[in-house]
Amino acid sequence: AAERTALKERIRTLLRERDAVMVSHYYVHPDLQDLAEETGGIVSDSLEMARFGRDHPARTLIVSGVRFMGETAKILSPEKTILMPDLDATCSLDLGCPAGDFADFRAQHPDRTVVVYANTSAAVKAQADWVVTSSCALDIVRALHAAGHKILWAPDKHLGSYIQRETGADMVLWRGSCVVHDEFKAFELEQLRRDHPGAKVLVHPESPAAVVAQADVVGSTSQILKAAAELDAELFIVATDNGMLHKLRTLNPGKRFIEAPTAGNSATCKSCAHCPWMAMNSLRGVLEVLETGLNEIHVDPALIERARLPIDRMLAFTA
Ligand code: CIZ
Ligand code: SF4
Repeated sequence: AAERTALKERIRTLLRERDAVMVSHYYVHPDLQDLAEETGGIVSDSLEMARFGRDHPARTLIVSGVRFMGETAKILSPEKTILMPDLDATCSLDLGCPAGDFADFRAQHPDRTVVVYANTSAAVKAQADWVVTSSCALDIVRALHAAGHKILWAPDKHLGSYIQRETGADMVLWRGSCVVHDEFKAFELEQLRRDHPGAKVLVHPESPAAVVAQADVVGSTSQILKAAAELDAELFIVATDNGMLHKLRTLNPGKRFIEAPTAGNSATCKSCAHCPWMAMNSLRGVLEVLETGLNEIHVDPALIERARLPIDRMLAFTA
């Protein structure tokens, strides 16, 4: 604990000296979430991380999250230095959607409006008409559908099929998935709900359809936070990365939050619902990049120019 306090103190000083601000995702370690907030940065979802980074005057952004979040920060603020605690922190959705294969997929459906999830590389975003996050995907696809567009969706198949069911839009889906949310188990969730009849179930739509079907509220991280504050219940079962429990518990001290089950008998599993790449972010990593300036995110300027358009559309839509 003393070491953690010393690390945090050193980071605070360097943030000031380097004109840097921390932007952390809800899924990273609580220390990194708290420190970001205590030092004038934010903890949020990828949409608000992007917007905050773009609008903040600091010359350097420390992005605690996964690679695509650092790339998005660079695309929106090419003049800033973007540093990440660990450059190997990626995402199964990004990994599962290589830019070349995605170009082939697009070529097979030239008549479709291309909507890609934020969890993709800059090279995939550069091929999109729209970038969306889970907090705005439903509204954006609904608007496109109403305007007569047919959609090509990538990469998360569960989120894509959820949006398809909700909006009735004509969508072809890339078949990617998130290693965390794909693991939530419907049968075990039914049992857990029987054990806790008063509990409300909060589900992120990257989860399988049979899990989504049991939700009281389906939504992005920010929508889950809102629902937990508003719903009148003492106990909540949460199907999303367990990094979220920190914020849920801090903001709702009178309520209890338990993880949705991820496998056979693991209703009490404490680590299987946590993203291995988000877990690579650490206080030590933050300190190292502040000291050395290593782990800078670079994006090809031609890609920046092209990828910026669909991201700006999303930011304007959600402004
Ligand atoms: O699952 C993720 O990585 C999420 C929720 C990203 C985001 O949009 O904040
Ligand atoms: Fe990607 Fe899933 Fe990790 Fe989010 S939780 S970064 S979607 S692998």
